[in-house]
Amino acid sequence: MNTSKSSFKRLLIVSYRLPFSIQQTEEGAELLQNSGGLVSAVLSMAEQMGQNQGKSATKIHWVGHGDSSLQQLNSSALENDTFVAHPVFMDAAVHKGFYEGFSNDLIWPLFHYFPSYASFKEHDFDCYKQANTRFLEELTALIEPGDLVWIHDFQLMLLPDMLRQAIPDATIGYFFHIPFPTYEIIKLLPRTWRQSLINGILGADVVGFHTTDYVQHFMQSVSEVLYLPIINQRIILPDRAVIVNAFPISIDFNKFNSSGQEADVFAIQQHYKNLLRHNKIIFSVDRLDYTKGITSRLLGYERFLIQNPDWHDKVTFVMTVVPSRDKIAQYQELKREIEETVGRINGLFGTIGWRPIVYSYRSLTFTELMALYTACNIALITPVRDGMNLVCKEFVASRHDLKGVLILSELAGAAQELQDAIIINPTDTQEVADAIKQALVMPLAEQERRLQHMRKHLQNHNVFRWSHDFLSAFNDMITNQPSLETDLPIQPFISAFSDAHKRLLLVDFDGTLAP
Ligand code: GDG
Repeated sequence: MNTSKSSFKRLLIVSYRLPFSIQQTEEGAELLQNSGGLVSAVLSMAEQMGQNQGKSATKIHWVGHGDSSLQQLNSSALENDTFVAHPVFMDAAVHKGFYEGFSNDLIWPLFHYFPSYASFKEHDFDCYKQANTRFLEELTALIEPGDLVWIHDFQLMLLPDMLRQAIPDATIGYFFHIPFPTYEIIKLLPRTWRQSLINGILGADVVGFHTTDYVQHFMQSVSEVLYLPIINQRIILPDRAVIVNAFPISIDFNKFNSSGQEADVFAIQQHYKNLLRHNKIIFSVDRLDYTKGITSRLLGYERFLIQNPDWHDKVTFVMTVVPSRDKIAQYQELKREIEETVGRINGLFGTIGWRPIVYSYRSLTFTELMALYTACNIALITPVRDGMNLVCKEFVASRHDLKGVLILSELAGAAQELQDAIIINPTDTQEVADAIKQALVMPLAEQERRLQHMRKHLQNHNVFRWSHDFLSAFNDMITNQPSLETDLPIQPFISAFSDAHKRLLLVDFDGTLAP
């Protein structure tokens, strides 16, 4: 980490959401950290970089959307020992088209392979451009030579290139937190939109995705949309190259490992186990979202109950859904569908003494979350599409006792790393039902073996490694600015070709030469 940080004067993080809320105190107001996928990851990184906390020169600057309540605050309330928050304010109508419209009604469903949910509105794209411009204005007022700017996620795809145009020698990273889909999906976007979005991302020096699949999809779109040459992991632009690579995001392993053993977590965990009469516990927690596969998970559990009456009254599915985007019609419809399905299953199988599903629609405190991670026998994580999924990694890290089974969808980015989970296809309800049965009867020795492998992986691939690898890629880029003449393999290739005594030209059409 030191090597990464030493090259840059300051770190400027830009994301749609500011990871803070403002708490009113007797002295005034103070910055408080929020929770969430991106936030958990970047804050862990910030903690790792916090060795120089307190010196204003090394504070981390975070640019993100600010609601109007922040407008009244003076700047001291937007700063603590580690961070300076820079809220970006924008017109409410622009925000609606940018965030609810283009980001959540188009990019989110499209990039998670739900094209029928995608809404293509020119007005929303205009708002998206205006909103990205507002972020640019905030950034250009703040940025100084020597800063490293790290831009996050699908709400800000245009920003890297906007910043590049405004400040050509800026050092810019970009990380994409959701899946980058195949070109067949990208092709659904109007031509000018897809050109702007891909070109926007290429304003960065280093572009990161969670998995190599997403990297390949992005590379394919770059060559199909912008016809740019790609050599190894680099996209070659006329005046520079862009490094594109997979950086699988992760968690603070030690934090989850040790929290799982704390006394307050243990107390709640025991309380839950007593309440559930020591039944086997299946647990899931997700934001309300159609990508998380909540309904098919319920159908898999229902099938398990139909096929395994001997397990009735001996297992309880604790399913927490965290409120999210529930002003959007699709999300309201999903909530209704989930609640109907839960009601139906509980009605079909429940008895006076046994509720097959304990459902709640609220967010958990961190202690409650840890208590459920450590109380459950099975974590049932079945998204139909998920960029990474941190919940499954947190569950594994919290199981210091080496007990418990992870059932994980093959459509989560995390499945590429956590191969010792029971990997299922979430739409295959029979496979989900079988996996539940397999997990419930899995011998302890096998649970231990699988957890040990996955825990070892996460210990070595924690969030600190994620940020370190990303920043190292940056440092390599900065310290070894590629000379297209000498550094890329193209030049040795040209020389070898010129010097060759005999040359063989192979011209391939549609797989003629394979194998
Ligand atoms: C996006 C991508 C990618 C959840 N419920 C509660 C709670 N959480 C915390 C979890 C975890 C985080 O929120 C959720 O992270 P995920 O990764 O599962 O999902 P998204 O929010 O969709 O995040 C995703 C991620 O970005 C990072 O790149 O992995 O694919 O969609 O940390 O612990 N925390 C508490 N109470 C809850 O009820 N305290």
